Amino acid sequence: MAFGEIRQMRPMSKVIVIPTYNERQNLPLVVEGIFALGIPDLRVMVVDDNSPDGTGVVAEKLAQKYPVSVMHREKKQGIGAAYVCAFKKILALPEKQECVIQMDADMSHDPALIPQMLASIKTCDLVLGSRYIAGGGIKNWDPLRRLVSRFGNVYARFVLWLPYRDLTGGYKCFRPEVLEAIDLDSLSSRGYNFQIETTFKAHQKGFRIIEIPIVFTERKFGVSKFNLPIILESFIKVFWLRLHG
Ligand SMILES: Nc1nc2c(ncn2[C@@H]2O[C@H](COP(=O)(O)OP(=O)(O)OP(=O)(O)O)[C@@H](O)[C@H]2O)c(=O)[nH]1
Ligand SMILES: [Mg+2]
Repeated sequence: MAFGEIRQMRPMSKVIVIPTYNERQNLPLVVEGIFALGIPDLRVMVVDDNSPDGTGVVAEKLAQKYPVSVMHREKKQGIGAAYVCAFKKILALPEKQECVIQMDADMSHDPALIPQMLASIKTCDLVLGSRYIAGGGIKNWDPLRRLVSRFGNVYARFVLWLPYRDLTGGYKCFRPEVLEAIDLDSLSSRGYNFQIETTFKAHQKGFRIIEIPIVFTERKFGVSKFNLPIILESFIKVFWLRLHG
């Protein structure tokens, strides 16, 4: 058997990208939760923006115990920029990946749903973890945060004319072909609007996108990076995407 054939027969690996900024307490919980599932050929890539609380050091310690790699970036540049950096690195790997999952570090995204994500991606190109379909939900968010999220989703859905219920969630699974096709350099969102923009571009390219229900739980440790500039970026960028996308 030729070397090329052996390589082809090896199971392809799955990568989970986790962006972090001040998640020292949360990161070990999420990484341990992921590897406790015992999924073969699964790796984690942490993208840390030089967190002042030392999350980068915690990530390196985890890398000694688990198949974790760490990208250290100089300064905080937004969740979208962190994902773009990691996705480019993954696409440049010599071996093709089976799929790329993105999830938050703060335990809002339950690692127990990863097997379902992996099963679902076999039938489509992009899986969206959705809080706003039957079976999905949110635990422990205050009414204002719920309202902002609801409004943001309805606004993006109507302005961009998309059929998905949850466009702002950050628990997603891509086939690498989607990441190649959406032209990562062309993405204009650096903050949370990144979630809307990637799904919009994938939809425009005609990829099959499905939603699976997730229950999002508010973080117990650390602080949210969600703020007014992020909301405003999204409000303006969604309109911009309609005009230029
Ligand atoms: N590398 C990097 N990660 C970030 C940045 N901003 C946020 N993150 C990470 O992105 C994930 C989501 O951010 P959160 O602050 O939890 O925001 P959220 O989940 O939308 O909002 P909450 O529910 O209020 O926590 C977390 O893992 C953060 O640590 C950033 O600028 N750089
Ligand atoms: Mg969060």
